[in-house]
Amino acid sequence: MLAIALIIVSFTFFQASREELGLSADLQYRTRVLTDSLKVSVSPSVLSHSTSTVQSIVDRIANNDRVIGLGVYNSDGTPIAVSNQLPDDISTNPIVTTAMDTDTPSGIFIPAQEGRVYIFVNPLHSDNRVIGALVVAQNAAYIDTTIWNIWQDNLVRLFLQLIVIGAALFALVRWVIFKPLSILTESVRAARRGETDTAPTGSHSFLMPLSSEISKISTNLKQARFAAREEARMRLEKLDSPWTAERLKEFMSAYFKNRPIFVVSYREPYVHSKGKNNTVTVSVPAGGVITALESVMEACGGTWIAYGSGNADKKVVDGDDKIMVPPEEPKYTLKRVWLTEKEVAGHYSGFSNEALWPLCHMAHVRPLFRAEDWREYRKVNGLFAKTLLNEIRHVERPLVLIQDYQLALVPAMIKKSRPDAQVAIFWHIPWPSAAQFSICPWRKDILEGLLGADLVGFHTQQYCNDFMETVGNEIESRIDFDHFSVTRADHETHVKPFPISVAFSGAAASRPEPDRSALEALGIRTDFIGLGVERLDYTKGILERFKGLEFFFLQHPEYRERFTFLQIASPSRESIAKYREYGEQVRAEAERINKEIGMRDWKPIVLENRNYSREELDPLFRIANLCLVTPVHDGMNLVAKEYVAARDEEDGALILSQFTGASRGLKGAILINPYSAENTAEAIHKALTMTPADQHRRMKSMRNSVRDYNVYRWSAELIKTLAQQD
Ligand code: ADQ
Repeated sequence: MLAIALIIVSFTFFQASREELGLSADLQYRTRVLTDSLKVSVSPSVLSHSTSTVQSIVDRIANNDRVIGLGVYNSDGTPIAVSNQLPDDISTNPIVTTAMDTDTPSGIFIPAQEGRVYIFVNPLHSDNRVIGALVVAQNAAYIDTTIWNIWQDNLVRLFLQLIVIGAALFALVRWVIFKPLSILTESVRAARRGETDTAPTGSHSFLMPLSSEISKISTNLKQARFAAREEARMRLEKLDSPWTAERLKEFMSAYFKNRPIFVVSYREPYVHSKGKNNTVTVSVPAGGVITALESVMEACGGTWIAYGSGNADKKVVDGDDKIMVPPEEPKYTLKRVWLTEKEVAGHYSGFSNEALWPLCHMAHVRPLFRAEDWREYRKVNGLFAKTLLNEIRHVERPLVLIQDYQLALVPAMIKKSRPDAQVAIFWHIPWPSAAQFSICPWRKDILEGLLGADLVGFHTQQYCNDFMETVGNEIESRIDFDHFSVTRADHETHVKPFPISVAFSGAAASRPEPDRSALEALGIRTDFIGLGVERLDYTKGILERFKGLEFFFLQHPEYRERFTFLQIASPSRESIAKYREYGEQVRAEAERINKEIGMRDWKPIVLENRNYSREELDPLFRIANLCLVTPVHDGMNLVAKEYVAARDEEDGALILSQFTGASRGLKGAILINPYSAENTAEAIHKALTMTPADQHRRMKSMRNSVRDYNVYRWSAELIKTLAQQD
């Protein structure tokens, strides 16, 4: 359209210029002819000083349409006869005197109020002598009008053409390109999700080759899916082959005829927040429960009930407070529960994280038991139970998976109203010793809440043992150590370990080299990189780890400027004073060590206080020569398994605290006591000097164990065990 406009404007310009030249030349010619003929009658009267004759000739001619004025001047420029309309100052115009002096007729266009005027001066003669001049002023405004009309006509035409072309282009793009493309995109999307049996349709002929290629890919995809399902079906009973999302899906439909799954957790898997310019952004919060269950829900579908904590969460849900997620490829329903600030403060920050969390972790932080928090805890548990009961009201024998210590009372609440529901609760953190748990003023209520479930799951056998012992001490019940079950008032609860894991099925991925730009952006240029990833939580042993690093650099100064430790620690539970203080201590400690050990532009510790996306974490896991996982106490710890899963090349070293659940299964890790800085330093040195063969042997064994018991198997076993309960 711009090109068309340019062409038309240039043509108009040339047409207007040509027209102007033609009209001007015509005017000049006519004026010249007029003055030549007048000269013959005017010259004798000028010579005989017959002013009245000259005046009558002037008046007669000046009455003409085109002629604005006429004047006759003698040789010194004095007017002899002048018509009214002739500009007064014309006699002094140099054109008159120049024409007489040079005895040459000449003309000029001058601007006037009503448009341009053409002034023409023709000298008068007698005996070849100049005796005066005849001046004619012609109206030239019509030339401008004509030019303006040309421009106007052409611009209107251009405008109309642009409208027609624009409309035609819009129609072309909308109906011939955009519509078939969007049909094609939709059918590709549907094929990718495995939702349709039809090939892409409705494509315009020029898209046909593309459409037929996509149709072939879609058929191949369907065949591959079918093959994967068949293979998964055949492998269902062979627990030694790896579990995959596909196998889990197949398992669910084979054993449970697609009975819907309901997950209930406090934290939600997707948080919607207000961004700039009224936009909404979505993020996945850091945390083990979410990481684990997201893979399961993506594979099985169902409903996940959780607290809507994002400030734009309400904006995006439907009338029933639901939204389909993941946002880029919806697979299951997220139902949000709304809580007040007071409820969050009492239930989450208070009882869950200031009482139960320190009670269950041996991190030497005293639990705070406040009656007010306990009241909120009960209330919020009731709210979650009510929401779930409403969701399952039309569902027969629903499978319910309740998550973690924030919802300990929900199992009993559900079973009371819906005894047919099959309810499991998974406790993602350690279970303390019976003696340790006995300090909780509401220990019986918590145990009764948990024992409402048909199945209580922990990460390790040790936590199951501790739980059984606690129940034996606190609650009147029949405990069966053969089957690991507790029976109270005819209701039996099974207690079993399910070591949670990550979504790694060991598929050989020939991936391109990891992108190192994130390290460069952080100014990390050393040969060796160590990595730590966690929430800023005192149980994760970040301060202990820093002590170990300091000790290492003091003992092995040769690693200064050759080894950097990158600690990614996302802010967590910041409404709690203990967590804020811990964050400050971690930052201050990193600064102190950097000041004391750092050299030139090298810092031994680079601390990143933010949440990283999965896409950002993956290359870091792949690049890091070692990963330091040093919690002082941790139920399982997924970071250790994520590091192992990311090491496609089967190299690198994992340094792992002996106080994590993960240390039971990851035999190839270098186990340490995080309270000993010497022990940590030794392990770092061992990791940095380990031979490639040793790294390979250890990593291979750890990858096998993570692959064999990945999160798909974790959920399959949890759900299968739950479904087997009466
Ligand atoms: P968490 O205490 O949250 O989990 P963990 O198991 O290590 O601890 O899981 C943390 C998850 O969050 C990992 O997937 C990790 O990658 C991610 N994460 C941590 N910090 C991050 C950051 N800065 N940026 C991005 N992602 C980050 C609880 C228990 C654990 C148990 C899990 C699962 O405390 O013992 O293993 O639940 O049951």
